Amino acid sequence: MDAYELITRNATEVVTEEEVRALAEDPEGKRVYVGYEPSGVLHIGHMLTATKLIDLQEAGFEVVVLLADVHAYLNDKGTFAEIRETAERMRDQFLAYGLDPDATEFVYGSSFQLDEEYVLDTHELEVSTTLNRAQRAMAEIQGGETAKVSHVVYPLMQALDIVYLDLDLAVGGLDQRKVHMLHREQVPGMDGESDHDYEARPCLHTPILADLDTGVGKMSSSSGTTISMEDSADDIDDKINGAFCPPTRDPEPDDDGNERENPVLEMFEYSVFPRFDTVVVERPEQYGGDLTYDDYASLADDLESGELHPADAKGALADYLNELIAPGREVLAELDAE
Ligand code: IYR
Repeated sequence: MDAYELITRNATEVVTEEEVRALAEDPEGKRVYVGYEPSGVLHIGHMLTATKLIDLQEAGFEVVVLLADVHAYLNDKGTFAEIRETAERMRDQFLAYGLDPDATEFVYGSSFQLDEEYVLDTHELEVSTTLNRAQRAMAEIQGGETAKVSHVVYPLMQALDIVYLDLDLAVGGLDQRKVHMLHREQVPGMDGESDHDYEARPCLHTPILADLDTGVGKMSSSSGTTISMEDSADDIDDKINGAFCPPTRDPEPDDDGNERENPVLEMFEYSVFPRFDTVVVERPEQYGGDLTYDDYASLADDLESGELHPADAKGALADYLNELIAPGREVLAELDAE
């Protein structure tokens, strides 16, 4: 696979292809980041972007993981002390998931976002951005009577982080695209007096998994079923067993006309195949014996043709997810024992 393919595989959106192609010509030492509001426990959504970071490390990139403590605070996720404590735990789980410790820098937002220069630049963006635009940039848009001032400052700061961390590329789930567009449109031309050049950076967006139980809408850590580093092997088995998995890549809409996806196939594609060269689906001899796949497309084809039964696909998915999660689960158990 060439560098551009590796960098962009499974990406839903690349902004712009031309800029990312230029990075792919010499990725060695280039800097990419993802920011996360610390939440204590990694869930499958964090792992999906981390898988992309692992691809980028393989291509030669240096990874910056922003532990966005100030952003979590702005988003009302707890006291600052509580947020800092959960951020520590996130770091260890990311490393356990497979990020290369020699090519990963963990940065707390508060280590630069409270500096005078950053604060002044934030104010400059507040002056140049309309309230409406900032509101629309949030992943979960808050409006009306209950919207807080912090919710409009949040995306402005995120747009600024990309220049302050001296990055060549910003990565995020597709839900971050509006903030990234705000970065690309509002940040260039700012007359900040720092050493950084205020140039727009390219962005790469990863898919958002569909709801595990229904395939309708997005999987969320706050509602519905999600997979996390806290899950035991049995929890993972149970959750995947209960997942929506018709024998097709393109499920029919539900009775209310809502679009549906196949979350089991999505997890094979975005979480499992990028990390394993071959995937073996174990089956008793009487049902045809083991099936071995070198790529996602052949597994999905077999599910569609009926060669691979959804129950067998689910069993294999649970095993591979468990393998990816086990090291982080151990880290959490050690932290809890301290
Ligand atoms: N908005 C992200 C958290 C976040 C991401 C980046 I990239 C930042 O520079 C700051 C915050 C979330 O929804 O988790």
